[in-house]
Amino acid sequence: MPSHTGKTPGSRRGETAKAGARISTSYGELQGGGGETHQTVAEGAERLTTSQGAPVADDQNTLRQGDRGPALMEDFHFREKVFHFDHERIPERVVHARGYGAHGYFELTDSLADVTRADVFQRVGERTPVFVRFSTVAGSKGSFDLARDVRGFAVKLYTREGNWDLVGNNIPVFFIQDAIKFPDLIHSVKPEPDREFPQAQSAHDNFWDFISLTPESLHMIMWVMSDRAIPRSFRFMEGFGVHTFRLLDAQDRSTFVKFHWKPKLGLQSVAWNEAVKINGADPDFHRRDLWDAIGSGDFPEWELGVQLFDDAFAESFAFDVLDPTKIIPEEEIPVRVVGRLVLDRRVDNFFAETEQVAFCTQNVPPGIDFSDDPLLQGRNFSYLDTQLKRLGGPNFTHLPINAPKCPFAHFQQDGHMAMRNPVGRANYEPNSWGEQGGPREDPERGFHSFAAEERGPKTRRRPESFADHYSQARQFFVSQTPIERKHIGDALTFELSKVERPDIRSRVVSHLLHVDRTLARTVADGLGLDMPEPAKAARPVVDDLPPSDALSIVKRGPQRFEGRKLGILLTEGADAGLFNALVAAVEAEKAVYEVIAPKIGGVVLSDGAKVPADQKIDGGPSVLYDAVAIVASPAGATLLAGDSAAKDFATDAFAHCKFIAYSAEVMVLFEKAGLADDIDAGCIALGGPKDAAAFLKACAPLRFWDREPKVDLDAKA
Ligand code: HDE
Repeated sequence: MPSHTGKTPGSRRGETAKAGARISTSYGELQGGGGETHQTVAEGAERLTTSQGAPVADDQNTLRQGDRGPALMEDFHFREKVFHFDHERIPERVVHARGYGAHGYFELTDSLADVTRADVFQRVGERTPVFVRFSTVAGSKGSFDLARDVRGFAVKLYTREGNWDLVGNNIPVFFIQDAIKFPDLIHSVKPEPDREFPQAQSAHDNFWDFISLTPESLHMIMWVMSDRAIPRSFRFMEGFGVHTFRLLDAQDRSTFVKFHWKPKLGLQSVAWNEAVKINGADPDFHRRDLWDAIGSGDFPEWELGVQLFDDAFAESFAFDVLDPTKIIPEEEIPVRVVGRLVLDRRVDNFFAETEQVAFCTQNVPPGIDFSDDPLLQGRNFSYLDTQLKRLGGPNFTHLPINAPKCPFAHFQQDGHMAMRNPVGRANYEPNSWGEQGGPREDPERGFHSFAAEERGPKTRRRPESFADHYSQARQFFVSQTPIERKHIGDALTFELSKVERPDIRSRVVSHLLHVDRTLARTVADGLGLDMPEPAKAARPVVDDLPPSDALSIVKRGPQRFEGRKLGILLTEGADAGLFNALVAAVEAEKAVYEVIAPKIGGVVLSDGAKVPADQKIDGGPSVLYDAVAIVASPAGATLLAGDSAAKDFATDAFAHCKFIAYSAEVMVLFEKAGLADDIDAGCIALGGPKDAAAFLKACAPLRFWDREPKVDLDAKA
């Protein structure tokens, strides 16, 4: 029987063994006077203490005057324990509150020594430790993972010349052009202030009101309404530095750069209806995916790519390279791959690492510098400022997750929670204490800013070169495949259908007319709205920008099922040959699987082998899997046909355009589920074990999109 890889077996087994060993060697169990459980320490084992180190004799009862009398103030153990508990929380991030992190490394594969002195880009093959935190933007810390939202992609590289925080997103542009608008943007998308809902959703009046009055957001809106905003998991999405940065060489000569992270497994998203259901079935879908993948040794990987360009290109480019609502198409400046990012270690403690990590865009090592992008300039203030609030004092760099891993020395001292102060007598410079005087400047290797010449009047004016808000929005839209365009139309219609005020809906459509008339028509029809006049455009729309394949998820999709998850629904007596062949095919594709069965205890297959289940049918709906197989005995299939969770399993897989493999017996379920007449090329009958491998190969594109027009009212309209 092939090993059962669905649920990160290595790590799960390891964890259980560790916990079990500790309990059996360390504790004996006793009953207290009131029947409570005391677990007392065994010889040589770890002993419970207060935070002052005093051993604790009883952790079950407060100190009282008499058995049934009042509690005594003197009980320092109780007071310390509850005091600490009362202060366990720190403020959640004002944006990107919900996130998940992991450790890994960045390995340089192509030296950038020709354009930068940044140490991290010098030596091919060298590895730099990293910590990455992925996040959603709008939801609070306890919100669900599959909100329609931008994803944060923040990378802290602990380089030998200081930490470099590349705090990016999974979308290469942003909503606004000036940091002063960020509080307004975020206020508009967060829950409305009087009612504190909706949570983690942009589908409400305030957001679309702001957007409809902020035409510079239209390019970003196209991305956010595309399937990029509902990624299958962090492992299947791109990351972008968004802004133009500078690389500086040893002579401080500058090259402009844009940073890209490209997932090794290709891009993949879920369907919107699926996202809504995943949020109910497993609100932790994305964090669980990352945790499981790393635990099972299937380390997520991205390539780091750079787009390098000079002043001459910046001058000649049709848009301003400082405008964060614009991309530079890969067709104009190819992405040069220079390294890879591998996440190979889970956090030991979520709070200490993922919650307390403090990313600051201002953290750049020598050789990397900022451009004058007004959003980036504003961010450089905001991130340091927000960390003070969140982490409670200026010494957050003392936390292990934030401390550099290279030597560092300075004269900053004291403050809340100072864990290391400079040693010695000198805490200032210049000083005349000679060798004991502490660290000194290094004009040669130290950080140099690019000596940009700046001039002009002090103004609060948006440059003319930032004024074209629609042309690239259009370019993005026309670069999509038909199914992706449909999804953008569906998303806009859905979101605006949740907006109560018709004038806001209408104003959004008035902008869409500049992006694509058919899109505007589809959305207006979907909303039952009269077509408005086009919004006033500050610049004429350039409607012939060439489509770019790099902008489409489907065109950048995976080549195989690798890294994905098959859900195998089994019943008692299901064909063992088929099951074993499916498992072998999954393993051959380097994918994983889970078994779903009527009982969590599992099923006995036709050959008498017992297979434990990972999920009971109502706990393992098909939305949790990239593709599904249903293998049933005749009696099992009849049972499934009478079970609404099993019917949902099949109809959802079908509606979400998944590839479905099935044994012949399962037709009775399809009949009861109303699918029997709709069986299409995405539904693959398993006549015998040899069909399993072909099924897994057929799953390579992940979805059978041809089905969607047949199952969606919006497509038929
Ligand atoms: Fe952020 N952003 N942001 N942002 N951002 C924060 O910093 C801010 C922007 C991004 O996993 C905050 O530590 C301003 C663009 C990520 O810990 C805060 C502006 C991009 C994360 C902040 C922007 C981002 C943040 C909140 C407009 C993509 C999560 C908590 C000028 C390039 C980092 C914190 C993590 C977090 C401010 C716009 C990405 C308040 C003022 C553009 C991935 O400082």
